Amino acid sequence: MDKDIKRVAAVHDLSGFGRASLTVIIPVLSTMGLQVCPVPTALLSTHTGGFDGYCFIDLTDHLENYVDHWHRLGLNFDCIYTGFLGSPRQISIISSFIETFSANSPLIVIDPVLGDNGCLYSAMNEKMVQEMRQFVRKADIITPNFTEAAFLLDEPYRLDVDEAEMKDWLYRLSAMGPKTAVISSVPNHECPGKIGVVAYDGQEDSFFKTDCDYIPAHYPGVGDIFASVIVGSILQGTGLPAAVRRAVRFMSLAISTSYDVKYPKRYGVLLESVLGHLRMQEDSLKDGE
Ligand code: PXL
Repeated sequence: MDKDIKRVAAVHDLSGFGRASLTVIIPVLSTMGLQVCPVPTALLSTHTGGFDGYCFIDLTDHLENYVDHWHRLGLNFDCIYTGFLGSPRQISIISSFIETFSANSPLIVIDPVLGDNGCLYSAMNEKMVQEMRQFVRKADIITPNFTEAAFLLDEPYRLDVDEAEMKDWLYRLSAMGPKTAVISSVPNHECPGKIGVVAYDGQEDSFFKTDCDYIPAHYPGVGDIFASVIVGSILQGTGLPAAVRRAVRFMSLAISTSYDVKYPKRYGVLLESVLGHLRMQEDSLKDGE
């Protein structure tokens, strides 16, 4: 029955080539049994991580009409999940969208897409960082990578952070509004062969960390896959630690499978080859893993 299938409004760009944003978010969430209703913030010919001369069509002027139609239809959502936002005005429009659709208290997940590896993405700037600091107040869960967390907190990007500092970052992110903060791609200077994820659940006042092998390759769109698995798992009723572990496991599998194949990293991970494992993970979780 339709009402048994949870519905996610996914506010992200549509990048035609390169396996990022909606082109990975939709298959991941659909595989996890969720209905995805995209709110495309921009159309790009490719993502911005490694392609020159991409075509960028800003959809800001259409967003209000788009979501207004949904409002008139009386639709509601179990989750509003936002990612790449192309301009400060988009942030303001999507903030109103969240207010308009707040009656049934949807889970609000904000992935504050700003940058990676210590740098902002080419389409981002300091004004967007400032706007994002305000916008994350509206979230229940935020999923910045290490670079984005540093920008949100106005911390220098350093690779020699320790666990106490990461706890402090999480508490400070949570104090900005979201109950739950998950930081991915945390460097491990004591063990450079590993890369970490740390999380704080403000409702339980609990800290959680996990890690996986570090593979020295950067694939755009992996953060979108990671956040989507967390969104899907939480909507399925999984607790935060298990949701994060599952996202880490799936992301590691996607990266290691892709790393074994010779092709340009900017084409993104070979999601099509590993999607089936997401269902298998689900079956093994149901079996009580
Ligand atoms: O994966 C994050 C992302 C989303 N959208 C666009 C991007 C990127 C990362 O490069 O370029 C357009």
